[in-house]
Amino acid sequence: MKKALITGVTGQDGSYLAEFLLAQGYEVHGIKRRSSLFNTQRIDHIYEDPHVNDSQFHLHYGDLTDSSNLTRIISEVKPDEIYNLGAQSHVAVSFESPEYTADVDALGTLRLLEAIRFLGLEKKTRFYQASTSELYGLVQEIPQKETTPFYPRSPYAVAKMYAYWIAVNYREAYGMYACNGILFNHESPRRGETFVTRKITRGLANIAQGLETCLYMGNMDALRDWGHAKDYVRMQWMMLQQDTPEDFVIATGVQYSVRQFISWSALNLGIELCFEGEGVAETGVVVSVAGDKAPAVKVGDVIVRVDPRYFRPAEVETLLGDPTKAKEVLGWVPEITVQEMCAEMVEEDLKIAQQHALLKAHGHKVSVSRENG
Ligand code: NDP
Ligand code: GDR
Repeated sequence: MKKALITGVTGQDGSYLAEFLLAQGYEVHGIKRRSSLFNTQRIDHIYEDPHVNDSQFHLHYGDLTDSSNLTRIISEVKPDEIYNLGAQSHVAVSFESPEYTADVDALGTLRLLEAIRFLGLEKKTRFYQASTSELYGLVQEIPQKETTPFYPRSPYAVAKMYAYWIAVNYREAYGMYACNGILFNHESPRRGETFVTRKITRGLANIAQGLETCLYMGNMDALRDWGHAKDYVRMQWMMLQQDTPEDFVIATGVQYSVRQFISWSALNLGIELCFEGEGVAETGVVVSVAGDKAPAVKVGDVIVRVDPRYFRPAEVETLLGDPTKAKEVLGWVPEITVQEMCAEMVEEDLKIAQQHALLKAHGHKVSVSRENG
């Protein structure tokens, strides 16, 4: 039985990857951070009480800033594969916490690679690095592929650029099987609430149910190449099953604007929106409402506004990936379209909003408004 170790197992990708590897018959180990509240909501359904069942899924406390902890876990588990998905992954937050972001995202990667080397596991343990389309930043070529030059535009992207090159360097210097998946944005109902797609689907579902009145957005002109996280974690595993380690772009090859994603999300709730005005004065106004998913919304309501607080000091305006290499070498094609994914996310967020609305109707205090990122 193969053993895999996942950093960031409590995150969106970590949870889908853990499910996927368990289904492939792996023994899966995940590193989770200690937190004052439970942070295992995304993996609770695959966790089995070791007192009751002989589980193949094991959790270890750890942190990418803690070398001795990482070395100890790797020496105990001796994994065949390590998936380094752990990161301070929010681009806007990286401008607020640049040093921490570099520590976790850049040096965290080095710590894992050094632990593999220190423990003499270079020939046993294969290493996947969660690289990102943010490396392309101010894009130098359209669409972006494996050979497109990088131009990072945030402390997050700069930290990930170090991680990218240190993985390449350990591959070349020590013959390690290390590879980078340069993944474009991928989303799901498990996406963190402060990334743009989930902020939109959650916010509009709350508005539809009368829990909030307006969605405040940043740059709605931004263009992204969005795929589904389930399709993308399959690819992470495939990259580690090749004869030789290589880096791959994973993307759909289609891009849409943030505004378009808002329109689709609203339509999935039966709401037709019209965008009026320009720049920070732009608003999204309700033109029609159909069906019974949005009882709290009526024609003429302004449910989308711009808040400059959500603009970034340096923006990545456009990203569009070329996944030809992944298709040709690995036979990978994404199975879920962005429109299907949007519908799924809205459906899941609507269920949560409906539960909250019911609680509110019965006099319970429901807190839905948090700092939105
Ligand atoms: P999430 O933000 O959902 O998950 C990040 C994970 O990292 C969480 O489990 C988090 O733990 C953990 N983490 C954060 N800081 C530390 C730390 N100091 N030590 C250990 N673990 C830590 O990200 P995604 O699942 O969306 O992304 C996975 C990886 O892929 C990330 O590295 C991200 O940068 C990268 N990526 C993501 C893309 C996307 O579109 N989703 C695209 C390209 C790359 P906790 O739950 O406790 O916060
Ligand atoms: P991104 O994702 O920065 O691409 O990083 P995010 O969803 O946060 O932003 C995408 C685009 O939408 C614009 N935007 C807003 N973003 C947020 N979060 N909130 C808003 O209100 C808002 N309004 C407009 C952003 O400016 C941006 O242009 C994600 C993360 O998962 C990274 O870890 C990963 O590496 C990249 O995707 C690929």
